[in-house]
Parts: sequence; C-alpha cells; structure tokens
Amino acid sequence: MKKIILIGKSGNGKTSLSQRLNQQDLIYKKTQAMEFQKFILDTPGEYIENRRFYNALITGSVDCDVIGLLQAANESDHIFPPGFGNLFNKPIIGIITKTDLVATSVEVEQHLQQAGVERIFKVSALTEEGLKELKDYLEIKG
Ligand SMILES: Nc1nc2c(ncn2[C@@H]2O[C@H](COP(=O)(O)OP(=O)(O)OP(=O)(O)O)[C@@H](O)[C@H]2O)c(=O)[nH]1
Ligand SMILES: [Mg+2]
Repeated sequence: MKKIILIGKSGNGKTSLSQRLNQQDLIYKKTQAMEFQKFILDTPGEYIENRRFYNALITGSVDCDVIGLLQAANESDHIFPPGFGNLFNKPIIGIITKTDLVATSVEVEQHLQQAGVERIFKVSALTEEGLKELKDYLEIKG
C-alpha cells in the first residue's frame, strides 16, 4: 500500500475521500489538524490556503509515498501555485473530486497539470465513481 497525503482547499472532499478509501461511513467532520488515517494523511484545507503552512505540508509528506493534490470538479479557484508539486520530491497525482456534481472541466485538469501532477484521477466519494482506479494505483485491496 502506498501512503498518500491529501492536499486541497477546505471542503473539497479530502476527508470524505479518505473515509471512502478506508471503507468507513461518510461522516462530516471539519479537519483541524493533519492526521493519519491508516495510510492516508488528511490535511486541513487551511494548510494550502495559507502559505505559512506550506512547511507543515512538506514536513508531513516525508512519511508519504505519493502527493495527492485535490480539486473539486465545481471549484474554480486556482489554489496551487504553478510547480507547487516540485516542493515535494515524490510522485504527484491530481484527484478531481465531486464528479457527481458537474463534469470535470479542462480548466481544472490544466490547473492540476500546471501544479505538476503526472496523472489525474476523477472520483466521487458520494457515488464511488472512479474510486477503483485510485485504489488500484495506491495498491489498496478490496
Ligand atoms: N456531492 C458531493 N459532495 C461531497 C463529495 N465529497 C465530499 N462532499 C461534501 O463536501 C463537504 C466537505 O467534505 P470534506 O470531505 O469534509 O472536505 P475536506 O476537504 O475534508 O474539508 P476540510 O477538512 O475543511 O479541509 C461535505 O459536506 C461532504 O459531504 C462528493 O464526492 N460529492
Ligand atoms: Mg477534512
């Protein structure tokens, strides 16, 4: 199993995705601090929204194998600076969440690519669409 850190704006579905990947029920709880749930390091959205937390993300990622940059399909902000992923010396994937709400747009994909992702997964924690591909990539069984 690969360990992944989930980074993205507040409310874009990091904790919900983490719950799904851990086969837990979806229970809303705002993330207040970085926390490992088995092989997933869930981070508060505030950490990417505020530059002074970048170091905390970098430090947290040391124990991870993969960096996951998340953007919701219906999110138009460009939260990741270009080349943001290069701060981490690890494989970076993009995860577009909430695909049940709107179709994923070229703009969202381009934004993630500019941040440095090498591959993009499209998922919905609600309908579980796309989760299998992500689980296969992370080598999660079941
Ligand atoms: N429609 C839909 N809603 C989702 C999906 N994933 C999460 N949500 C909803 O989005 C809201 C925020 O989800 P969270 O998973 O808590 O978001 P987060 O990224 O962990 O937020 P922070 O902890 O504040 O950074 C909740 O109301 C979820 O139910 C999804 O795939 N589809
Ligand atoms: Mg959260």
